[in-house]
Amino acid sequence: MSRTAPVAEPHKIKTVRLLAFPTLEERKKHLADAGFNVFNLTPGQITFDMTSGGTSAMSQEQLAGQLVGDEAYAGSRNFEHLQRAVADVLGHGYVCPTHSILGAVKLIVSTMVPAGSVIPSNGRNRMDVLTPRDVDVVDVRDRAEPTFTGNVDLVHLEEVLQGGKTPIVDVQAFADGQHPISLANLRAVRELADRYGTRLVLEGSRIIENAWYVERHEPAQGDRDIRSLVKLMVKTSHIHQMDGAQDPKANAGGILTTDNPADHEHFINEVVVFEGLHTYGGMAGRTLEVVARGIEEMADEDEVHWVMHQTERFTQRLRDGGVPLERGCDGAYVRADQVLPHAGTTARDTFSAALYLLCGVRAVAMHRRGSEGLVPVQIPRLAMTNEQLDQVADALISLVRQADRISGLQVVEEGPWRDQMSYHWVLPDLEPFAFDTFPYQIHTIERVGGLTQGQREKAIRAAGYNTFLLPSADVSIDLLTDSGTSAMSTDQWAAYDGVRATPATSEEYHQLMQAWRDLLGYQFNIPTHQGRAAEHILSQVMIHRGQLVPGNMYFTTTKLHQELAGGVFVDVIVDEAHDPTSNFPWKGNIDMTKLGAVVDEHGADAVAYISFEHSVNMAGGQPVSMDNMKEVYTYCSSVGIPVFFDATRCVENAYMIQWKDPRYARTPVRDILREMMMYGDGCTVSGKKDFLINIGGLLAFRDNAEWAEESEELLRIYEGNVTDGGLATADLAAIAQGVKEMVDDRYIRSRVQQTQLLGRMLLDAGIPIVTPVGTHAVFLDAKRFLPHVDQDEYPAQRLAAEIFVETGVRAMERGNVSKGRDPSTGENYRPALELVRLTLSRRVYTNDHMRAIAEGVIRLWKKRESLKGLKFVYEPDKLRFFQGRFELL
Ligand code: P71
Repeated sequence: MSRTAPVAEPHKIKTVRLLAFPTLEERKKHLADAGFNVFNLTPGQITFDMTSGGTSAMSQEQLAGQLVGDEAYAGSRNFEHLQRAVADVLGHGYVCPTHSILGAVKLIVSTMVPAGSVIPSNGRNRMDVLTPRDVDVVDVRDRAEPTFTGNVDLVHLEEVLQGGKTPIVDVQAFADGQHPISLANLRAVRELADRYGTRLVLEGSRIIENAWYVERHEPAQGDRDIRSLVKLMVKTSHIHQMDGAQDPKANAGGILTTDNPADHEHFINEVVVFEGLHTYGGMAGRTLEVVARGIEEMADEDEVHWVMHQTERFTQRLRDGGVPLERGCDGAYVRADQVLPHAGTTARDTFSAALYLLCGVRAVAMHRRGSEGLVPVQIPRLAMTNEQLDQVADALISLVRQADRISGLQVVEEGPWRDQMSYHWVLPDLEPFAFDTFPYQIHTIERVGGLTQGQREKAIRAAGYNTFLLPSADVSIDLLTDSGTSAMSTDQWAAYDGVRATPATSEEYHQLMQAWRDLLGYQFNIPTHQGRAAEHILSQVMIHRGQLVPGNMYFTTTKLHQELAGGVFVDVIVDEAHDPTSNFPWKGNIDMTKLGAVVDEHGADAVAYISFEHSVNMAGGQPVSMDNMKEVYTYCSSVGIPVFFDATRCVENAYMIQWKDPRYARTPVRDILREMMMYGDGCTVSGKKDFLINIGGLLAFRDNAEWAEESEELLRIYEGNVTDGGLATADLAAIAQGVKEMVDDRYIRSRVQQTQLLGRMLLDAGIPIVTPVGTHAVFLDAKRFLPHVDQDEYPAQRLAAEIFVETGVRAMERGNVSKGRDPSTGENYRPALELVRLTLSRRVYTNDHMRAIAEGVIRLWKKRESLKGLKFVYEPDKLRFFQGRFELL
């Protein structure tokens, strides 16, 4: 099936693994310690480890499978699952599991290949494991074939077969990672094998990649999908072997499959000698389960096309940059001998060492030392973004351009296998390459909705044109909110899983207290289950009935709790905040004149406290300047009014100060945050945003023990224990780790700059958005997008609905519908801001998703005149935006 290149991943990020960024000095030291053989480096010393074996990102279903391994010695449910998956996807009736691909090779050799045999093969790397067993491997690859370079030369094969002593023909799908075989050639090999009474053994660890190549390049096969091609290829073989750590995306495991009961019987009698019982074969139950799920998922058409698109794109960029290479199914195989001809026999390892020195990337040739000068730069499946791959490519290009500065490694110790090598080196003086990208790799993914436009039209009608009422399974890119939607890191999960749960006091509570004290500098820290719980308690403790609460624009839950405590919210944000076209950089600031006027008119005693929000949500994620915080605090302390931050998006605000205030350009975000918090008496936090967790909140006081004590009293009544705030112990652990990760400068920069990127793409296309672009979301200005729709026909609501239909992106209305009706007149408030919020979750989407979003909104912009408004068909009294339903006008 021919298709155009995908625009973005057909999935989102579920969990991330944090990357290490060793400095140049550290890299020098690590290299020397490793004997200049990068095989000896460990992932903690490496930024990107460019290898595809066992390094793929799994699906969340595979990850879940890890926990349902029944770990029985015999006849486990996981094995039964594997049998079903093999039958469904590969089409073979028998499966024998092995601990790895080497286990599978071992069983074939020991049951079928007597010493002295001759094995024709299209894969050179098969010699590593076959030749030492007193077997003669004959390379029968067809060197004349231009497209399917892994095809077998049939004339040569027949010559070898005529010599006898050939118990099997060994064929690798995508031989050596670089050479695909056509289905027609595979079928011809099978025919010859049958004619000569031998068996065709297919090594299908990269069968998906090979099937993609067949789909794309083999004339007669273009109408088939990956799934049917995989089955056809497997069914063409007598025996199929597969590495669980390649296409099935597990971290170990192997399988041997066949339709021949006699061969299977040989395998299962032999598997007990070398591997384990025939129903586990040296794999843990969980690995069986992950492999089974991986086989079921691996032929997913969209995923395969994404993976292959990444490979094509990566190798093209390298070629364009002048890097000599051979294109592989999983990356680029760099011709190190051509880059470093002066390095002679150590060219490959010299190239690897120099690449690591340059930028912290590992690309390593493994196994036996051979004559071919290729260094594989493989892409771990689904684990990297295109942006990261672009930067790795740029680092390689930069290395090639500096090749003349690099002298060859000098051998100190050697052996026939690459891991045995150790060297001396005079470190070359290279211009180092620095990464500027998301400081994490993708650990697991979650597939997203893939409805057609027609299906989405039906779905939004069924949801009453209200994006809150859409099932998330129908959504492709979910930009409803950044609240509780972050991808946790593997470190957070490790902390989460590692706790000893208790309803009393836990170690994690103490760790969290320490983390919060270090971060915010506040003495009293009270965990809550989320933000509104903290707002409730703060309002009850601090507000006397009738008191005023001045703040920099309201947030719904915050204002509600102030009102429930008898307070009256007064908006004292700068005027620029209400003007979507003003480019003032600190639109979150409090207007000192407005604040002064409130105090002068009512007196300081009439003011409960200042409600001071960082990175103001309703204004568009607009930051507060450090000077404004100082000024507000100086003034308020002088008149005795406490200042409380809504620090929900405090780290984003801190980054904006680093980015926009030249005095802080070199100050770490962590230190900026600490200073910000000094200009307040306490804070509430919805941890579901900047704290990188899915649930949790905080109420903190700088030093006032009395307020803290009163708050704890209410906490016990409404939320939970003082030592958990109603949160699970495990969630406390996840928060303690999350708040360490959130102040990483690389992370927060990549986070906010992603929002800026989306905003810039829309601005460049002339689309009306709130400027300057804020930190957590891009806000479309529906009044200017649909000027022909009256505000009482809900332009923002219609725009949000139409964005879903056009693109599968879910956004949120923030305008007339959200604001509601004035109870005294029954009329809509018709607020100044009629916006659609495109909110970015943290660590979940890539910059390619941003491009897909922008392209979709731009398409819609071009046909905006055809869009009309909406009318309510069901309108609840309170917070009508959640449940309201509409019809098209
Ligand atoms: C957002 C949310 C979540 C939300 C809340 C209400 C209606 C729709 C969506 C929540 C915030 C927030 C600020 C600045 C307090 C809360 C409440 N934001 N302060 O933006 O943005 O926190 O949800 O943890 O209770 O989608 P909570």
